[in-house]
Amino acid sequence: MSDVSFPSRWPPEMADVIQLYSMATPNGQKVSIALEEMGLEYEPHLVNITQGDQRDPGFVRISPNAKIPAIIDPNGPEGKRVAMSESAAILIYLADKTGKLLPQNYLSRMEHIQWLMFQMGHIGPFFGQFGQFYKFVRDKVKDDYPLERYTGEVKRLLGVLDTRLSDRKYIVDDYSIVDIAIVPWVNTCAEFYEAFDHLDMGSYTHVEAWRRRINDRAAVIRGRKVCAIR
Ligand SMILES: N[C@@H](CCC(=O)N[C@@H](CS)C(=O)NCC(=O)O)C(=O)O
Repeated sequence: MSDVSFPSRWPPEMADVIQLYSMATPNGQKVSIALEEMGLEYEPHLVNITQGDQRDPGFVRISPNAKIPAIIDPNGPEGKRVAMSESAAILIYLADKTGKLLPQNYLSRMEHIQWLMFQMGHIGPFFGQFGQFYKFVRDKVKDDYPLERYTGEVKRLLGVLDTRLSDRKYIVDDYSIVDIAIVPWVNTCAEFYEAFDHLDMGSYTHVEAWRRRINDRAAVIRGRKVCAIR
């Protein structure tokens, strides 16, 4: 987190609202869905990662690892302008700012953070690598091992979610930033990667019911379209 200037490539039109630098990828959608759910005013800027926009020096100042999403909140704590990257950190920041979608009770909050870490440490990296080998480089890689490895791991993780959702409507208690963090990755497997059958996603019945429940929310429908290029 730092106190910075707006990247000159994306000048704000409404400098007093949250600036969102993103693209409608799974990590990008997490933040736009949260902004919509929380009813925060924001100005979206497309950082097109297919064209290398993420390496713009002004963007790297607010996202040192050169990845979307990032935000600048002109009205941060102590009246400071705050820049932030890493989607889960942004979700926690926005939840704390608004008091929405993350309980204040310490133990419940830590349970939510545990599942957020599960998303960041397992779902995001493994689903993303699965997409590489299933959708993008399948013709170039002669060895079966990478696709088998990532297919197996994604199915295992879907199984973890399915077990978790077998006796509850949402990943922790009520709908929260944890659901917002995970659902775009599950959607991506079914839709963008077109791997519904390959992963036998229909067999994860609890995950599918949860995914439909969340995708039907008006804020989720709006948030998924923010900074889309296709
Ligand atoms: N841990 C980061 C990951 C962000 C990430 O991987 N973003 C991807 C898009 S989903 C990106 O910017 N890729 C551009 C690149 O790798 O050059 C987060 O959760 O925000």
